[in-house]
Amino acid sequence: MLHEKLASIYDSVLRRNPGETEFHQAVREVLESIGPVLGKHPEYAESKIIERICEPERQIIFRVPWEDDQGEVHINRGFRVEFNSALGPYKGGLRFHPSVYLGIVKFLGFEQIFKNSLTGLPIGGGKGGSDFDPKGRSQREIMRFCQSFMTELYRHIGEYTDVPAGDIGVGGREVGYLFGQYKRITNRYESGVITGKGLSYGGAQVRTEATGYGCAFFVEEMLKARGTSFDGKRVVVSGSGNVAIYTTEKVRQLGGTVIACSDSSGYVVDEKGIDLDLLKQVKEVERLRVDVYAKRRGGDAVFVAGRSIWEVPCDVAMPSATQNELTGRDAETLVRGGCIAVGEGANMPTMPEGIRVFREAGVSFGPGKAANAGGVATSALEMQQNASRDSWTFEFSERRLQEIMRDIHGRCLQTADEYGMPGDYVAGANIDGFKRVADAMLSLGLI
Ligand code: NDP
Ligand code: 2IT
Repeated sequence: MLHEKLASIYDSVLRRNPGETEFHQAVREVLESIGPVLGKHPEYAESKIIERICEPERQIIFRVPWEDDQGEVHINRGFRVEFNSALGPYKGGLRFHPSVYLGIVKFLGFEQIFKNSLTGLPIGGGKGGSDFDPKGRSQREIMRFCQSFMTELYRHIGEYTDVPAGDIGVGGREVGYLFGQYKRITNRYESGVITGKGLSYGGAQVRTEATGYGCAFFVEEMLKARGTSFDGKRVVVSGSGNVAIYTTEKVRQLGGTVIACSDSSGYVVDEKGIDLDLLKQVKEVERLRVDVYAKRRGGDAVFVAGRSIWEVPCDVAMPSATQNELTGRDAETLVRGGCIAVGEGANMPTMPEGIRVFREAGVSFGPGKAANAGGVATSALEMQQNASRDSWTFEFSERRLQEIMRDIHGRCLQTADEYGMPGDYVAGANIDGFKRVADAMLSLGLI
């Protein structure tokens, strides 16, 4: 339920942003949490902090022309939404996927504001991307697309302005091409302009692993708070991209067994535990579909085409593919199957009805803006290393990541307690993330 003042702000968000359903959903979830904060802090409403937070500081939409290997010309649309810079330069990834439109970029940019705030590091919120579909494209086509994309984007970004990184469809390879083109156009070796770089040219240890590792650390803390651990737990991780792979790796190191993963073609169940070397070979190196994993693995691994991975019974679910991939009905199935904890590796993967089902069933539910914040936090550590022309060891960087995730977990719980909603990580994350941004905005005046 929305507080009266918040309901009218939400109505105006609907009116001003027609058709952007994912953005509406992300805004509504935050507004549903922050009612109690307004009671305690009338100064936020007086200076219209919430209305201002819901309006991006700047939205950039541009043409991206490129030529495929046959010489045919393609035109895609590029986006960068610079949402909020109260805490630091705009920070957030780039997504290349055919479903990308302004509403997706705005939902992701909005989430990023609160996520970045929760990390406690000096980063504002932004997001970008394109409706370009990298599937089936050759390496040279990907390079040409990235170069064309950056030929426009470069004028809007910079280490003190806006710092992109990867997201769906944008990994180390794409970041390399993007950084290369930025360097060429500007004639500046400005390492801090983008994160997720390769280790040979200014990248940071653990950035590749950070989102998945961080999410596993967050769930470990949630399990600890319930008096249990990953030991002996059956875990289902959706997706099989960057986040899913490194979630699987860390869950295994922490004693759990990941028994299923997926992509948009279907899911694989492998009761003996996903073979990570094989998964990395199939998905990261050869960029093939998950059914190839099942074929090569043989034995008990089974591929199920076109169905929801959430029908696989498990103790812990870690949705790590995309938004709205886990419905209310999926949540009911998971609860019936004995699921006690959910950690969102993806951004907004659980639909609002699903969150309600988990809350009512007493499932520990770690929302994406808290549970997957390890990726962007480690990006901020990459910026820190770039600024000081330093590079840290893997061990040190992983320790920092774990401290950050523990701190986020602790603050979510503490804030939820403070506002009378013990154990509600959604409320804790939204309120804590919101307050830091709101206080900074108050201090900065009406800008
Ligand atoms: P990748 O591109 O590496 O992997 C994405 C995975 O999700 C693939 O297995 C893909 O399957 C699947 N997927 C994507 N879109 C859909 C869809 N519409 N339907 C079904 N499956 C889909 O991306 P990441 O692992 O980096 O990102 C995964 C999620 O994590 C996203 O929500 C992203 O926003 C979030 N995230 C990422 C961070 C990062 O640092 N990379 C940080 C924080 C959050 P297929 O190949 O078949 O499309
Ligand atoms: O959703 C996210 O937090 C990311 N895709 C990572 C952003 C970043 O700047 O590292």
